[in-house]
Amino acid sequence: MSRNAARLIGVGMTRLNPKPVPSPSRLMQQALDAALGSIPGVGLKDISGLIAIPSLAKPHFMEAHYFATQVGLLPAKHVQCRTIDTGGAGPVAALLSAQRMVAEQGLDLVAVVAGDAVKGLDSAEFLRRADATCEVDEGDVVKVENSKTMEPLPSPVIPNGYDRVAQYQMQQYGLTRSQLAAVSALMSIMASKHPYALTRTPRTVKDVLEAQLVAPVTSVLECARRADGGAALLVASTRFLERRGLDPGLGVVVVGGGEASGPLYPPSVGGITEDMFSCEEAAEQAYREAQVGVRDIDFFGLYDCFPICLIRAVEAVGLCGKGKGGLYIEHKYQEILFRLANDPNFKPQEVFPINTHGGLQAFGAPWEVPAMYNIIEAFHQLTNTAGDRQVANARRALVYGNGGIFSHSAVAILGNGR
Ligand code: MLC
Repeated sequence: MSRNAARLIGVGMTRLNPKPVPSPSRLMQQALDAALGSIPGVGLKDISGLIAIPSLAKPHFMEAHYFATQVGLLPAKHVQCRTIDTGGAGPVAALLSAQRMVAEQGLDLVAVVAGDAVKGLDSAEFLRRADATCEVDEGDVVKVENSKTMEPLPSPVIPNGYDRVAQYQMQQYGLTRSQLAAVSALMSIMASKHPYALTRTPRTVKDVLEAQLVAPVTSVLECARRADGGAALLVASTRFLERRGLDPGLGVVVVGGGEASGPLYPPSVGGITEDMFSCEEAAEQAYREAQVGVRDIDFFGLYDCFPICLIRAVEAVGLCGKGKGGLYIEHKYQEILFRLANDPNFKPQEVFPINTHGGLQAFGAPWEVPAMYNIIEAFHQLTNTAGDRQVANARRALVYGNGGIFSHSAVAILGNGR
């Protein structure tokens, strides 16, 4: 390991849906305090880089600079700030950016913060803002050869956008409605093991299928669960750890990563082609850079804002073949139900080391924060601090964040080596 390798040395998060509802910036601050508080002798004044993910509830121009100014990090000559806007992929993109700031630019300690309070918005206001993310200004439409125009998505626009992709996958690969619902049921089993998760009681495929529909093949229980919360990461150089007399093997190493993009919104179901998806490319880059393959990964933190996202993710990272994601999830769900029926103490992570916190559909989803939870859960798995959710001998983890409607993919591979 080179002397200036980047290590994720600390993580912090607030509880979900605290009352009274704090502002997104306060949630970011509380999470950053928690992360800094986890490492003796390290404080705000040690931070030389700050990356922020913008919020929906209270967006600011140059979010990172705004935050750094509020917490007193700026003015300072040595502090570099940047805001990363790649939607829900933001936290993983930010982790990769922090790694480069440390390994290539020589920064000592970079903090990543994200926080949002979308549950604190009333339903109409949330939907107005969420729907606007895909608004097309007619004056901006430039026809280029082979361009696909967007068939307008009804409200709620984001669930309907993912629903289109789910329908494509049903037509193209034989994905079934029950397999989609099994994702939500499976995530609820995983979430029920995490003390911070919003979903406390597992739900069944029947519960999911009988819940209110929000789009043709999507019920409310298959949506990213709107929530308020903040999370923070600290990425440090080994040089910094040595200078501070801290264990140079503290935390976990960022061993590789990849990113790729797709269009901001999908065309009509009939117009969708494999070209619009980017997780495959991001995962391939990450495996190449880390010089590992899917069999070397012990824990996966995969984005699952809607079932189709997780189904495509298990395919994209190589856990199953193309078009087999639905079957893969269905089998895992059936196996876990069977094992739990025979042994209530059975640990689902033994057969499904994925999203042990419950993911967006069941843990909770404060807009662009949730990939932070994938990273934080990976950190706990690799540092052997995941308690009841611990995956045995977890040495390497893959985390994936997805932004927009399959519009950006960021994948990072973490390891617990020195
Ligand atoms: C909602 N509920 C759930 C749930 N989702 N319960 C269990 N599991 C889930 N997954 C519950 C709520 O807690 C609430 O109950 C009730 O269902 C209604 O939800 P609501 O959100 O308060 O209602 P409403 O305002 O009517 O909106 C419903 C909705 C909205 C489905 C239109 O929740 C929605 O748009 N959700 C998707 C959010 C989204 O698109 N996130 C971004 C994903 S894309 P109670 O008891 O609390 O009242 C992404 C990429 C990116 O992640 O870049 O961002």
